[in-house]
Amino acid sequence: MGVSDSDSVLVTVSGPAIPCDLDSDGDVDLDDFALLQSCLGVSNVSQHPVCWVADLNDNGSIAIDDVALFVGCMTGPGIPGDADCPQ
Ligand SMILES: [Ca+2]
Ligand SMILES: [Ca+2]
Repeated sequence: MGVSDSDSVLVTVSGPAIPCDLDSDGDVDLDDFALLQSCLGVSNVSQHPVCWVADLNDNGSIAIDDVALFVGCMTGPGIPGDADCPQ
């Protein structure tokens, strides 16, 4: 008589709490922009392990439209981003 144990782990993956805070450190600064810039031109971001967070308008690719949204949400190093910033 054996006892079978089954462990399960629930992993929740969510986007950044602050819109445009791509590195999830609370601010929206040039570190975040660097990630966005490095992803410019990437399409099919849902398959991309890093760049999916940079698709700010959620259209599946990283382009100038995402940069425009980012600029509108930018604060600065150590300055908390605006959680209500439009995306
Ligand atoms: Ca940040
Ligand atoms: Ca986009």
